[in-house]
Amino acid sequence: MSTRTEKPVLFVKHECPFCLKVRLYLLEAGLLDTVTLRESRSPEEEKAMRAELEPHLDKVSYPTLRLGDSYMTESDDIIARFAKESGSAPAQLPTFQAYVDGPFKQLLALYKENAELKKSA
Ligand SMILES: N[C@@H](CCC(=O)N[C@@H](CS)C(=O)NCC(=O)O)C(=O)O
Repeated sequence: MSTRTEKPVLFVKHECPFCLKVRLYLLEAGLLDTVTLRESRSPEEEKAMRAELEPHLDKVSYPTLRLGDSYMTESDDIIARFAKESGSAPAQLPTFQAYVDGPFKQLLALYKENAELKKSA
């Protein structure tokens, strides 16, 4: 009987800012090789990945982390899980923090503004 433990699988969409946040955390924390990265880089690959995830999730969302039979779909929860396990606090990682406080924050603000504009249009 095999005792090999499967690595967690991180499903990401190439252009997704939430996915980049998790990847940046893993990279800067030196944890990238503790996961198997599955990335969709085209609409066709995304369709296939979605079909793979759909049976396991109420709503497909990226990033998704598969841990054995369970799935996590919140980027902050995924980061917190790795931070707890490794002791590598996100607040101590300057590049990660620069992304979260800079481009990521701006993207979220633009996304919200866009949603409001669509609502009132
Ligand atoms: N709360 C989630 C939000 C993630 C999110 O909105 N991801 C987008 C991609 S950037 C998504 O999955 N959208 C739905 C879709 O692609 O079907 C998180 O922080 O992980």
